[in-house]
Amino acid sequence: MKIDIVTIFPGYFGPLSESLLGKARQRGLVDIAVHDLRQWADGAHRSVDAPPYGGGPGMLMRAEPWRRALAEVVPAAADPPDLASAPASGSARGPRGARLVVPTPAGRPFGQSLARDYAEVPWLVFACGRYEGIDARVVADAGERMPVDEVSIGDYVLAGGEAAVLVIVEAVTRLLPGVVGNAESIRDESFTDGLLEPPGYTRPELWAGRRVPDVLLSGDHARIARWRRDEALRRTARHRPDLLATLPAGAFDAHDREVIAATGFPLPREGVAP
Ligand code: 6GU
Repeated sequence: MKIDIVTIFPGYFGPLSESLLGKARQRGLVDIAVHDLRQWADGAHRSVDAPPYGGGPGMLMRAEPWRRALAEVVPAAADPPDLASAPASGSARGPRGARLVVPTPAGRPFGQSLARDYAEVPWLVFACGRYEGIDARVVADAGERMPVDEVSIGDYVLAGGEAAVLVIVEAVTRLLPGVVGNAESIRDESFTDGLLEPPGYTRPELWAGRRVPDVLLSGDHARIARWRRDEALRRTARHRPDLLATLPAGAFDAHDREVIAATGFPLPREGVAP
């Protein structure tokens, strides 16, 4: 996968050289380039912002530096399309499968399912807005050449898109084949089956007066799986009842329903409540 990031703070992306992702880059599994937007700005000060038409607080990012940046980072019909890495769906594709992602609190929610979609895209380009955002014509203009997504990573406001891009790139690249050593750790994790993960324990068996739950030492794999599911159900009911509500009624067996009812949270949909 190829990733380009355009920002006025290239230094923000140092963490992309650390840990799992740093190793994946060294191994050539992902190719990341960070570009300074100011190289496409004019004037001695290379200013990229201006006040909003119609008034209001703060500044917006001007369109022209962004147009130049995106034209250079994603040249029109750069090379013949790389059909081998094209997404299965026949949706409108940019040059060589490029897709532009614009992080903004006004975007659609980024979650694990969008992370899985992005992991299939051969080329992701991120445009980091600062100030009050980017002139809206940039997204409209870029949308004529490639798919564009405005995405939000949660219901809070960041000072700019950079931290959001770090989050999205980490969530996406760890799903690429070979980036995470143990493929099972991805298959079983939170959100994959709609439930949060159960708690985990490691050595020693007794620590600070606290024991590891007996069932985990039993060697009885069926009991362990049942216990883990119970814990996952309890956690999800307590922390994220909204997630339980999105699961189809058929996702819960009679035992599941008892476990959820015991947490005091009403079972979503059919409701176990009187
Ligand atoms: Cl993607 N960008 C900014 N600036 N703020 C956010 C966000 C993104 N997601 C939540 N808050």
